[in-house]
Amino acid sequence: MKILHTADLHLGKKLNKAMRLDEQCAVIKELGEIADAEDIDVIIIAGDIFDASVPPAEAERVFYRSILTLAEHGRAVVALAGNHDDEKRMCAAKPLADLQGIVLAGEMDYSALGAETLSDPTPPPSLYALADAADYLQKQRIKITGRYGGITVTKGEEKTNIALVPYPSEGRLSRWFEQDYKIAYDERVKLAIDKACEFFDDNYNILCTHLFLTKNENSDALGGLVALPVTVLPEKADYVALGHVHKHLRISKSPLAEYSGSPLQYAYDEGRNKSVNIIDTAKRTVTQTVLRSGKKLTETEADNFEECMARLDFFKTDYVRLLYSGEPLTKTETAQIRAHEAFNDLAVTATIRNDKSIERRAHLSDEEIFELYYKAHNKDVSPSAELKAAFVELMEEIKNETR
Ligand SMILES: [Mn+2]
Repeated sequence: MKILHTADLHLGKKLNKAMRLDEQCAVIKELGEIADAEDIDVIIIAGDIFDASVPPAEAERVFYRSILTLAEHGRAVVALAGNHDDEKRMCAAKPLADLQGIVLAGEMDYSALGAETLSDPTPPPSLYALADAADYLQKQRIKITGRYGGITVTKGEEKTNIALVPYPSEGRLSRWFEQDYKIAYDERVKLAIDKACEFFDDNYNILCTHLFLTKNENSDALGGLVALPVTVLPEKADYVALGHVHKHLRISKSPLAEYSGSPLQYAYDEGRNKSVNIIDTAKRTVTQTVLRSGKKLTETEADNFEECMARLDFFKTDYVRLLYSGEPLTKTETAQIRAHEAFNDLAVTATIRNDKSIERRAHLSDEEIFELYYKAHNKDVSPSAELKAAFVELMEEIKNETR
């Protein structure tokens, strides 16, 4: 069986003011083409489907169209909730999705971990209960059966088990563990993972989850997620399909655990080369296929207006972030830069000031400088005495702190 692993679509994500749904549609189309060319049976999206818990309607529409496209030719699609997704909203269309062989994994049924300690009187029904998927699936080349913690995909004689652990936030886990379980977060994550993987057998076993794993003990959080050790991973997994880190990364060799990375470049400081992972369960291989869709994000330096425009022209098919150090740009120049099709962001790193504004302000008090600033931005209206007092108080606080 062949499985395509991707993650972190972040549908609806903006780059400054630029909405990127067109690029997102293009890269999902490319995923479908790769799936056709490689004869893929299952597509796994390991979390952060959307960029926001309440995504714009357009992003939701792209998601529904996309998963239908990806599920063409009888492929199964598994979409897991990441830390950016609202696990309930993402699965609202689950009754329809199930009919198409699309598995929306938003909530884990933690009740099996300690049902008696539940604080929520109405635990969600198991969202993986696909036991009798509709006739539709029977006609397909694969069959999906569900149980607590995951699914089994069957194709002829071949079976692949996929355990599904949507992003296990501290909040989501603590709801189920309550006081009886005063154990560390990483221990609880491990328990939840082990429970989900209980059905692993002699067939090919995959764990799909959304976590920040690191080999570095002193690692900080990333994107709001605390770093977890790779020891939370189950030994019995043949492959762990991870989401959260946006670059392709092998985090563990045994079990083999990889981040596929995001299909588009979403930040100036993340890798420009994007790929998906393809798992061949019979050959037991994991390989990368390069993605070509989407624009590149380019940071470039300039120190005068002409150079800014030249840089924008040179990188005209990219998103460009100008790192500017030079004499202050005029309003007209700034407007011209901003109007360029490649322009995305302007960061003034250092400005050579040829005016005397700093010198002219040197003898003024903080209160006077604030008043000048306020009037300049509020049609020459003076700030109230209260506001001025609050500003002065705040400035004193800052000065005391930095002392
Ligand atoms: Mn994430």
